[in-house]
Amino acid sequence: MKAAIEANFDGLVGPTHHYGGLAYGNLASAAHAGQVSNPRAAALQGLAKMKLLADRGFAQAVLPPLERPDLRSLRRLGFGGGDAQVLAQVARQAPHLLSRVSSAASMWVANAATVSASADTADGKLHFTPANLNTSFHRAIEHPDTARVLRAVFPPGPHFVHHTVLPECPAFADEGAANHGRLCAHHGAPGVGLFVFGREAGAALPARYPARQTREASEAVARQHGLMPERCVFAQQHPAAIDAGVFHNDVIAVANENLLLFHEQAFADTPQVLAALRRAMGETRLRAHQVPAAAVSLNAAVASYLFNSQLLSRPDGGMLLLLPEDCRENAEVMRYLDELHAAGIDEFLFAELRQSMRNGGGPACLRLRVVLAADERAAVAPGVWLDDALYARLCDWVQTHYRDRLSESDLADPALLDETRTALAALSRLLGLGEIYAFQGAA
Ligand code: SUG
Repeated sequence: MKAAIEANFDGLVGPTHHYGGLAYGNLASAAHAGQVSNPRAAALQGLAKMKLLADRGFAQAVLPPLERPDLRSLRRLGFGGGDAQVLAQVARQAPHLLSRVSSAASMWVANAATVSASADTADGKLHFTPANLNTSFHRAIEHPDTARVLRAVFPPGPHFVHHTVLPECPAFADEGAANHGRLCAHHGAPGVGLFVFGREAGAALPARYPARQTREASEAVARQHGLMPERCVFAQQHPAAIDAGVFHNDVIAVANENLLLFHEQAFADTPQVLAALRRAMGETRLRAHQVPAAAVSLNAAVASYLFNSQLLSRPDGGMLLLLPEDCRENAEVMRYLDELHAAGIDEFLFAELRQSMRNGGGPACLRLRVVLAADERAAVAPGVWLDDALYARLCDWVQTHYRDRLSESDLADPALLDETRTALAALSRLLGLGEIYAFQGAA
């Protein structure tokens, strides 16, 4: 069995970060629709979170944002002419589309892909399936560019296998790692995949909001990654949780090594999920910590994003929970931290991520977890690892290229497109990723 670490790859917030109110069923996105955003502060907040963990000895890397506005999608939708003309036309004829193709939602890389560790796959390689994000237009257009970024960062070859997205239709709607947890004795040991879905043919559906992930999609990902069926558990999200604003499972549950922290109303059938996990984990003991609704209500969980925290194994063996600063405002949640301490979480850190949180993206949404053995780690594009020097360069880069306020009406400004392209070209050089953007001519 190989030794392995878990690295966190965080999405950098793109220069067009704004509040479009685009994500139906995501309460924060709806609540902040139309507000003026601050892309510069958003990107710096994300970087500060990365630095906090890097300074604590965690392996931390960055994933670049996608190019937005996405002119390719606008051209597919019938807008023509030069870039400035396309933008002017869409702003006039269909402004709602302009916000969608300008969304910086690729920052929430927990939705970029599902990743399986090499200890779990039949061929002993790491597998990636980009998520088709089929439920909403502004996210369904991410995957072609996401796939290109992932291939640049994890070059296909002896260590990394990249699959194409699942068929892009509602039956295979897939939201990636946000609905996937891995339970194991330690990161290098074989793990059990917990795949959480919101909908399957014949099962009860939420009444109000969309169930974004299907069982069929989760099963297909597990199959194409070559996971052992007896080490996969497929669990239905509680429809009432989805209706309360839990649009991804990572808003209501988080796993690390053998600890599963989840809300009483996370799953449709909790006893069945826990029994299936215990069976699949065999000799490895599951530590299941259920947070009772009487202690933290579903609404408090959604408002505070307690479960959207990063649960991490410290290099010294203890466990750490990195929570959003917003949790501090919630007395129920803060009181409950004592219980979590008793459950084996040694340390609590808080990150100020309000710019992302206002669109429903907490600490866990902003990162893609990748378990890497030493040889796999060495095969990752070297320029993406965050150290003090890269952190300083990225902060300078943000200060140079990002606006400090953006409203929906700014999205039609052709200068924003130029600024974004200049910023992204500089970023791809800074990270040593080559020509990853379509406008650079390589795609
Ligand atoms: O898909 N928000 C994202 C938030 C994703 C959070 N990710 C995880 N839970 N892993 C979404 O709902 C809002 C964009 C806007 O309204 O401008 C948005 O897409």
